Amino acid sequence: MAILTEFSEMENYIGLEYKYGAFNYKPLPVVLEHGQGIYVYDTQGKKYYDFLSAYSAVNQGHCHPAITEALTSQAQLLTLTSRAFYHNKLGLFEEYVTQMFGYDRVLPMNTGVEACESAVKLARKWAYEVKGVPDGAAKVIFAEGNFWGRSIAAVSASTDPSSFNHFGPYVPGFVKIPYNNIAALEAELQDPNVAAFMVEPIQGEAGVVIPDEGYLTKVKELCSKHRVLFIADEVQTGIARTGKLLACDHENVKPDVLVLGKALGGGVFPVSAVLASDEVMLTLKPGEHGSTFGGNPLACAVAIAALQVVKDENLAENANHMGEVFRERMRAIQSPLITAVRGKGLLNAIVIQPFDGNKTALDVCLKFMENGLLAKQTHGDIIRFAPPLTITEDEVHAACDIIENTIKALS
Ligand code: IF1
Repeated sequence: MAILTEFSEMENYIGLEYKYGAFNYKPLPVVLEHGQGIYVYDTQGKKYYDFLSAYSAVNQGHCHPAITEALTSQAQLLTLTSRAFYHNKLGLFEEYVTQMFGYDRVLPMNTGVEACESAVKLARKWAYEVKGVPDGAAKVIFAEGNFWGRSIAAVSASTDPSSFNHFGPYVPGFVKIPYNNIAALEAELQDPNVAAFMVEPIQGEAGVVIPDEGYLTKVKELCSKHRVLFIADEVQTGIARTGKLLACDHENVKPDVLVLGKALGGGVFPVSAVLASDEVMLTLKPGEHGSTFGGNPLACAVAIAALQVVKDENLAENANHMGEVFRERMRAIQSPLITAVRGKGLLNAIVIQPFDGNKTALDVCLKFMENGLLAKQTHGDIIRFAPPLTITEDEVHAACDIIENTIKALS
């Protein structure tokens, strides 16, 4: 009876969502209750390696003590004032994050899509007021396969029908070019009305698509040559995920505008930010942009702690080394199911070809789940692996044993 009760308890949670929730996701059939470090536990106490990290928002590990301490102590003091008044945490956060990433100024927001959209707004304003583009004529270029959120503007930039279908009409002035294609970018940059090129240094949702070495360098050169802002969407690739503090750091390229999110909030609070120069950021005047929660005391306290953990625990270096160990293990798996292994740092993916008739990456993820590891497929045949960056080498090998044994059992 105990098993039945526990099972029905899990079903009850899922049943409530079935009865009262929007079906905008199709989660794996697991109900989580507790997380610590790289592990999460379901309502029956079963332990899993978390190899998604909430899509790279939990880089510091679940419920990191320094981050939960910052959250809980600030929560007893002051949580939200709006920006109608000053508070004693925003200036400290602004100083900390601008100095850590090397920019003049920061615009604090909450979610990744808000920060990306704010970056597009800033680029347009800069184009009109600094570059001299005629009002209303500014163009922003995006790469095919991009993903920067679910707002009308974000889906207007998308080339994925499951993101934009039936959400039109779309925002004008958005141009799409092939990713990792310098010639296509150069062609578009002949248009003097281009304000910016916003691009992910590695495309996450597209399936961990890594551009050619030197792509980002050429993007920066071309954008500088044509006085166009190079906006790097590092919402998913930033905060040490790819083995450097920023994915752009692999080429020592400094974007004109940097967008951060996800792990900036340490896995406990939505925090995002846009970093830029005085020339760009000071085009915003009081009352021209804002957010009820942007830059709130709780977000500032959490974000400082979240970034401090990245430094104190050398998460970028750890991600770099553990990523090499992980990819070596993946490449050593002898299985016809795996057709590709790719990644940088601890943002990795394998491509699974259909097997057993019509079984796909989802079926592999369901088996991973049974065997104690959580990962999620994207675009049908790609499984993304993104554990917290605090993972140790022994834990990488233990997780790889699960992945290898599961894949071999299905092969
Ligand atoms: C979903 C994807 C990942 C992002 C980049 C901005 C945002 C995201 C590079 C917006 C958000 C999330 C959104 C979430 C699932 C997840 C995702 F599969 F959808 F695309 F990570 F790959 N820039 N990505 O990856 O940030 O507003 O969500 O805070 O919408 O299903 P957000």
